Amino acid sequence: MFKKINSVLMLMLLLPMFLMGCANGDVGKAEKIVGYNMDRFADMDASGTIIDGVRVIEVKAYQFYFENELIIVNKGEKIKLIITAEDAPHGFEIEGFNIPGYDINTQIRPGIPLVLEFVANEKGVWNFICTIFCGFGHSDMAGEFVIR
Ligand SMILES: [Cu+2]
Repeated sequence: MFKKINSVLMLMLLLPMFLMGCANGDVGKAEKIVGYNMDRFADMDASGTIIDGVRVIEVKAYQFYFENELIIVNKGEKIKLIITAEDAPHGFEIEGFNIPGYDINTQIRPGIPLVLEFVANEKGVWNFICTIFCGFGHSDMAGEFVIR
């Protein structure tokens, strides 16, 4: 529900810009979208806990959802995601956000956490998804990863 409304809002925001053409340039458009998203998350608490200067966040994958579905971090922070599969094997990808050295097709098996460490170096909002087919609700597994 939340995501559907979000998509509609995004479309309403993008369509007039698209129809007006590229007079303002793509850079201006991108900045407006980032600004819109940052406003949504400005007052929320960041996710996880800072341990030795690293923001440590636990993400649990279930059939067929993630807990947490919303991860918020601050630009420039060192991030450590600890992802566990709680029932069946799952996968993890932050779409469009490159984590050096990480293969998005890695299978996360129950009992063997996947640890991803990287720097939150680019402001934005990305979707994260499950990359390993885990059953009929697999495609419902999604969340938002926010760097503000
Ligand atoms: Cu899955």
